Amino acid sequence: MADVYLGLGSNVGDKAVNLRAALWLLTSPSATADSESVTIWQVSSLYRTDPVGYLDQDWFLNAVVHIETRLTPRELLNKLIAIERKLGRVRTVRNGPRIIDLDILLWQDRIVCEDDLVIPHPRLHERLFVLEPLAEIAPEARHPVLGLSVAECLALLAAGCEDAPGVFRIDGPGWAAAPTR
Ligand code: PH2
Ligand code: MG
Ligand code: MG
Repeated sequence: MADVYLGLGSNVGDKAVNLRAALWLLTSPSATADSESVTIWQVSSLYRTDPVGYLDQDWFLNAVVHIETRLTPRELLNKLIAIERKLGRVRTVRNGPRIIDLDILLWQDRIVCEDDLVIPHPRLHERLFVLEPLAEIAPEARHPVLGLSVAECLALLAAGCEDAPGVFRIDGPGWAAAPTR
């Protein structure tokens, strides 16, 4: 079983509801994988973050989860894409608004480099909205390409940018269990 970290983001509709629905679907049976294929071990706090990349869009809610899975990277990617579709995501502008975005950030010390699947996530070390929640639950996890821990990646990024886009912790890890309205 592999230790895997996923990034979650939403900036359309009821963002918190979208993130909770994605978490629920992660451990639900699907056409491509059975219900025991993913175990959620830890969920980060919930962060309100300024948009990065494409600026003319609403703020995001972001979080990171630590899962364990028997799936292969390709099988997990297919499961994440199926969940994004189920929640109504349609792909429009690159880096633009999205109901839900589920990204594979780290897969233990594994490196994958295929056209549509790159692990570690190629922009992981450039994004505070990923590194802050990831450092909260996995400061010692290592980036196998850079040879740095997540805490070191965060310190380097934070030192390098004065006008960093805002990343605000707005709720503890309990957000994931809160009932949907
Ligand atoms: N995702 C993007 C582009 N920009 N900005 C924030 N704050 N949070 C995101 O999850 C995000 C983004 C593309 O995946
Ligand atoms: Mg993304
Ligand atoms: Mg994505």
